[in-house]
Amino acid sequence: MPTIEKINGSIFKVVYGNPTNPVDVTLPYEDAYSGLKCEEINGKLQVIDAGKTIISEKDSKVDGGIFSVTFSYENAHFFGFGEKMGYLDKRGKHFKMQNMDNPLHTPDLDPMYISIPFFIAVSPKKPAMGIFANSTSYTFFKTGNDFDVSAKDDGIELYLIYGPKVQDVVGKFTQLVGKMEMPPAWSLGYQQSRWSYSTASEALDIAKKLRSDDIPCDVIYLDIDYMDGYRVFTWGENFKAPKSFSQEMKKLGFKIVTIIDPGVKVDENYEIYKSGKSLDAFVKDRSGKDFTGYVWPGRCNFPDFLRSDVREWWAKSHKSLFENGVDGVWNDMNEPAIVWTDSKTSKVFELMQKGEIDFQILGEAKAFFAQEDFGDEIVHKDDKGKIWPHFKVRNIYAYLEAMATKQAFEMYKPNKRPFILTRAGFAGIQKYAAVWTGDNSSWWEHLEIEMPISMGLGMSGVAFTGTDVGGFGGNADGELLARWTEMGAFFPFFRNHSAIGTSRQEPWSFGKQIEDTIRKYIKLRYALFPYIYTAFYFSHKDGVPVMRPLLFLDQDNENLYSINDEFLFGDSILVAPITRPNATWRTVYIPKGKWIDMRNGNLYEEDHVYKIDAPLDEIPIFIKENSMIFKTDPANYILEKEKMNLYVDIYGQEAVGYLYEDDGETLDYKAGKYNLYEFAVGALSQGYTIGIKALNHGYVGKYKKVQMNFLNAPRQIIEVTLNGKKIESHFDGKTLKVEFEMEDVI
Ligand code: MIG
Repeated sequence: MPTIEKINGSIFKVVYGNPTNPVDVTLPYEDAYSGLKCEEINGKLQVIDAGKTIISEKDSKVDGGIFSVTFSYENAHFFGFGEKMGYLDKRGKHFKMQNMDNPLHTPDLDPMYISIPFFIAVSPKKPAMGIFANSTSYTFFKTGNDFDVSAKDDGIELYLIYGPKVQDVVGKFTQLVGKMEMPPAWSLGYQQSRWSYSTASEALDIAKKLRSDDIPCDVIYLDIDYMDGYRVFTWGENFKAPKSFSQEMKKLGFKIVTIIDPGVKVDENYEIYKSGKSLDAFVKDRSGKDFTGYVWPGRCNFPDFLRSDVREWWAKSHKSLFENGVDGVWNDMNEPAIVWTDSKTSKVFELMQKGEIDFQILGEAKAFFAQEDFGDEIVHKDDKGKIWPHFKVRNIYAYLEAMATKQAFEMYKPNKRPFILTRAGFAGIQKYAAVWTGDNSSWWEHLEIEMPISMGLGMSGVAFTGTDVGGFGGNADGELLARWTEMGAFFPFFRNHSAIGTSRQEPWSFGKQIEDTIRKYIKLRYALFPYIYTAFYFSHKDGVPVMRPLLFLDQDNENLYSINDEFLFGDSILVAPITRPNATWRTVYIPKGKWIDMRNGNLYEEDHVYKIDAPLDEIPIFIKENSMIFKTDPANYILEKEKMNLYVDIYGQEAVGYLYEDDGETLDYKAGKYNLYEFAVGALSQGYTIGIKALNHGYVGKYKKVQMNFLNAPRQIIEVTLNGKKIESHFDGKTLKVEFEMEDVI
């Protein structure tokens, strides 16, 4: 029988048995809703809203160390579960949460890198309910008419989160486990990566080529080959003068993000190993010895991030990166991925000699040993000295590493926003890091499936997500890269990355036509910066993802639950990527409202399917009628210029829009140093009225000249007023333009 605790009006905590976690990821919470009840009736849990039962418990049991509870929610569809293969609606699935590096993303691959034991049950005309299994252990889910929630533990702690809307559930869940902070503005730009740009001159050449080809870009990534023999926090022979390298990059307007893996090479002559060893910082095997596993550097030990002194040591170890001008940190292999252990070494060498595995390509070794998790073999220690088996820590290992990495930013870059990119994580990872979806392949099928994967992450609280544009494994061709870039420009995180040994995938790799298309979409991303940054602000504030499924528009419309190949980007943009080779058109379902093709102004009606053209250099993008899109001038990189111009495109005759801005790099926004403007336009018989007001004005502001474009102005407009005063306008027969200085308005 569970204990029931009311956390607030819409969240109940229900505890079965005696679960234990080494770390609690939840935060204090306040909420005013009062309709929800959670009661025990005849020994079974019932969740009741306004007198109606929405969830009822059917059974709970313990079997083989696994504690399970079965519930029912009539006609439920299931969304969330963090990072999972497959389509948005996860009804009829079995999932396991156990952070795992498996580089071959087949349709049924499970588990993946990230564990977020959270989902939302949705059904038309019913309140959506979120269920968070607050267990850092391995958890298991089965979804169908009934659903099972299980944990490898002596009990299970559940948070039941009332909507009623899907976006309310996401908002409340992020209030419970934490929201994304404002990322540095540059991290919204296009980013270029490759495994690896392995010399300083190669990385610089890539940066220069991006500039000379007029492709905006903010970041160059350094993958594992920048290090000395894969020793983390070192610079190798090919990056002998990292400081002057980073200074040159800075002059070109680039940021540098370096990869860091958790495995520390066992090497008595290596500073990080020595300092770790003297702190006794590494996880142990059952016999109490440092656990050793093979990763890139060979034999490695693994920091026990469960301990705060170890996190502090790890944070301090970033000195060699930050003092040499590194801007962001990329946490890879943090499931942790361990390819094999000492005990397997002889077997590995035997197989290698027979030529059965090529360990040049670590992926083959990984695939061979996949599903090894060392859950019982490794032990961790918490700050109180309590010992925890790895299976209770594994799913938060990367989360704790990200905490330590954030601490490194606080140490070395005080008052600067951290940028951390992580592969693995747990519920709440968005407090510390952005997430990319790991080792996809250059397949059309993967281009397509990245949409529901990223939307699923968004519905699980992780707003800042993206994919390796062009695909990581396998060989992209020009068409795939062009189509993927067109789509990727509308993912929150936008980075092109590819694996060693695959064909090159930089924008110019497939000739002029492809490069022109890629440039066009990257430039569109930069033009949309004011709009995108504002969407990030609202996500930071309310937890609503930047990239959203169409069902957010109307959860009573069950048809929307299965739309996996269209998505919303912020409040007003609908993106319909091309997901097949040789396709120059596609069908698009138009949801609630009227939507306008951004390319040509064509208007489309709700609840219809249209055949929409999409030649290779275009994808269909629609703007919601009666909305505003904020844009700015072209730039080589985000916030390149001290002062910027703002362009406000108005689709329809009246609209309200919001614009957020701050300095883009410090934490000052937390103290109110930001601007949030509300723009409202309305049509009168004689003309338009524009009202602009500051909901918050705490920052000098970068926007100088404002140009408002009334697209499709219906007639010669006689008069336009701005905050009650008449201003001049110019009508070209279709678009009406007005211009003014921001400082004259605010
Ligand atoms: O075993 O650092 O997902 O992005 O390029 C592969 C090399 C290790 C996996 C990451 C990928 C990265 C690669 N890493």
